[in-house]
Amino acid sequence: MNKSVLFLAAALLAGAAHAQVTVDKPWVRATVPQQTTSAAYLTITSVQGGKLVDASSPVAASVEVHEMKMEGEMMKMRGVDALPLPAGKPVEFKPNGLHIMLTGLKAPLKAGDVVPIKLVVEDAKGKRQTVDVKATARQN
Ligand SMILES: [Cu+2]
Repeated sequence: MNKSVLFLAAALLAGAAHAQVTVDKPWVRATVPQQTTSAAYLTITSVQGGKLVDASSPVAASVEVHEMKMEGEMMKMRGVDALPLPAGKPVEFKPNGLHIMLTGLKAPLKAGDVVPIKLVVEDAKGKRQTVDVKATARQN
Protein backbone atom coordinates (compact mmCIF):
# COMPACT_ATOMS: atom_id res chain seq x y z
CA MET A 1 0.00 0.00 0.00
CA ASN A 2 1.46 3.37 -0.90
CA LYS A 3 1.37 6.43 1.30
CA SER A 4 -1.58 8.18 -0.36
CA VAL A 5 -3.78 5.07 -0.04
CA LEU A 6 -2.88 4.81 3.65
CA PHE A 7 -3.73 8.45 4.11
CA LEU A 8 -7.09 7.98 2.39
CA ALA A 9 -7.88 4.97 4.59
CA ALA A 10 -7.06 6.98 7.72
CA ALA A 11 -9.24 9.87 6.52
CA LEU A 12 -12.16 7.52 5.86
CA LEU A 13 -11.81 5.96 9.30
CA ALA A 14 -11.76 9.40 10.92
CA GLY A 15 -14.85 10.35 8.93
CA ALA A 16 -16.68 7.22 10.04
CA ALA A 17 -15.91 7.95 13.70
CA HIS A 18 -17.37 11.43 13.37
CA ALA A 19 -20.49 10.22 11.58
CA GLN A 20 -21.60 8.33 14.72
CA VAL A 21 -23.14 11.50 16.05
CA THR A 22 -24.96 13.90 13.75
CA VAL A 23 -26.49 17.27 14.49
CA ASP A 24 -29.25 18.79 12.38
CA LYS A 25 -30.84 22.23 12.21
CA PRO A 26 -28.84 23.99 14.94
CA TRP A 27 -29.98 27.52 15.77
CA VAL A 28 -29.79 29.92 18.66
CA ARG A 29 -32.28 32.56 19.67
CA ALA A 30 -31.12 36.11 18.95
CA THR A 31 -31.16 38.39 22.01
CA VAL A 32 -32.68 41.78 22.73
CA PRO A 33 -30.57 44.57 24.31
CA GLN A 34 -29.48 43.84 27.93
CA GLN A 35 -30.43 40.19 27.64
CA THR A 36 -27.55 37.99 28.80
CA THR A 37 -29.09 34.55 28.42
CA SER A 38 -30.29 32.64 25.39
CA ALA A 39 -30.90 29.09 24.27
CA ALA A 40 -29.74 26.93 21.40
CA TYR A 41 -31.79 24.24 19.70
CA LEU A 42 -30.85 21.33 17.46
CA THR A 43 -31.57 17.71 16.71
CA ILE A 44 -28.87 15.24 17.71
CA THR A 45 -28.65 11.59 16.69
CA SER A 46 -26.16 9.05 17.96
CA VAL A 47 -25.94 5.97 15.73
CA GLN A 48 -24.47 3.81 18.51
CA GLY A 49 -26.32 5.43 21.38
CA GLY A 50 -24.67 7.28 24.23
CA LYS A 51 -25.20 10.35 26.28
CA LEU A 52 -24.61 14.05 25.96
CA VAL A 53 -22.34 14.90 28.88
CA ASP A 54 -21.05 18.41 28.23
CA ALA A 55 -21.59 21.53 26.17
CA SER A 56 -19.58 24.73 25.86
CA SER A 57 -19.37 27.86 23.74
CA PRO A 58 -16.97 30.78 23.63
CA VAL A 59 -19.92 33.24 23.56
CA ALA A 60 -21.24 32.36 27.03
CA ALA A 61 -19.79 32.03 30.53
CA SER A 62 -21.88 28.93 31.17
CA VAL A 63 -23.54 26.39 28.87
CA GLU A 64 -25.88 23.70 30.21
CA VAL A 65 -28.37 21.21 28.85
CA HIS A 66 -31.79 22.03 30.29
CA GLU A 67 -35.13 20.30 30.18
CA MET A 68 -38.57 21.76 30.87
CA LYS A 69 -40.78 20.06 33.41
CA MET A 70 -44.17 20.94 34.82
CA GLU A 71 -44.04 21.45 38.57
CA GLY A 72 -47.63 21.91 39.65
CA GLU A 73 -48.88 24.75 37.47
CA MET A 74 -45.43 26.06 36.67
CA MET A 75 -43.18 25.17 33.80
CA LYS A 76 -39.68 24.98 35.25
CA MET A 77 -36.36 24.28 33.66
CA ARG A 78 -33.59 22.31 35.19
CA GLY A 79 -30.15 21.07 34.28
CA VAL A 80 -29.51 17.61 32.88
CA ASP A 81 -26.05 16.22 33.67
CA ALA A 82 -26.05 13.37 31.16
CA LEU A 83 -28.79 13.34 28.53
CA PRO A 84 -29.46 9.82 27.17
CA LEU A 85 -29.19 9.51 23.37
CA PRO A 86 -30.94 6.28 22.34
CA ALA A 87 -29.22 4.50 19.43
CA GLY A 88 -30.37 5.84 16.08
CA LYS A 89 -33.16 7.91 17.57
CA PRO A 90 -33.07 11.68 16.93
CA VAL A 91 -33.34 13.73 20.12
CA GLU A 92 -34.92 17.09 19.40
CA PHE A 93 -34.12 20.27 21.31
CA LYS A 94 -36.87 22.85 20.75
CA PRO A 95 -38.54 25.86 22.38
CA ASN A 96 -40.46 24.83 25.56
CA GLY A 97 -38.55 21.54 25.62
CA LEU A 98 -34.94 20.49 25.77
CA HIS A 99 -32.57 23.37 25.16
CA ILE A 100 -28.94 24.30 25.47
CA MET A 101 -28.93 27.17 27.94
CA LEU A 102 -26.41 29.92 27.32
CA THR A 103 -25.83 32.05 30.43
CA GLY A 104 -23.55 35.05 30.83
CA LEU A 105 -23.45 36.04 27.16
CA LYS A 106 -20.36 38.12 26.43
CA ALA A 107 -22.13 40.08 23.67
CA PRO A 108 -25.65 40.32 22.21
CA LEU A 109 -26.53 37.63 19.66
CA LYS A 110 -27.74 39.32 16.49
CA ALA A 111 -29.79 37.55 13.85
CA GLY A 112 -27.37 35.94 11.41
CA ASP A 113 -24.54 35.57 13.94
CA VAL A 114 -22.94 32.14 13.88
CA VAL A 115 -22.41 30.72 17.36
CA PRO A 116 -19.94 27.85 17.80
CA ILE A 117 -21.01 25.22 20.32
CA LYS A 118 -19.00 22.18 21.36
CA LEU A 119 -20.91 19.10 22.46
CA VAL A 120 -19.29 16.14 24.20
CA VAL A 121 -20.95 12.76 23.67
CA GLU A 122 -19.92 9.68 25.62
CA ASP A 123 -20.55 6.22 24.17
CA ALA A 124 -21.47 3.06 26.08
CA LYS A 125 -17.79 2.27 26.64
CA GLY A 126 -17.13 5.66 28.15
CA LYS A 127 -15.27 6.95 25.09
CA ARG A 128 -15.85 10.66 24.52
CA GLN A 129 -16.32 12.42 21.22
CA THR A 130 -16.48 16.16 20.63
CA VAL A 131 -19.00 17.45 18.13
CA ASP A 132 -18.55 20.96 16.77
CA VAL A 133 -21.81 22.73 16.01
CA LYS A 134 -22.36 26.09 14.32
CA ALA A 135 -25.73 27.54 15.32
CA THR A 136 -27.07 30.55 13.43
CA ALA A 137 -28.90 33.17 15.50
CA ARG A 138 -32.46 34.10 14.59
CA GLN A 139 -35.56 35.46 16.36
CA ASN A 140 -37.57 32.25 16.44
CU1 LIG B 1 -32.77 26.79 30.50
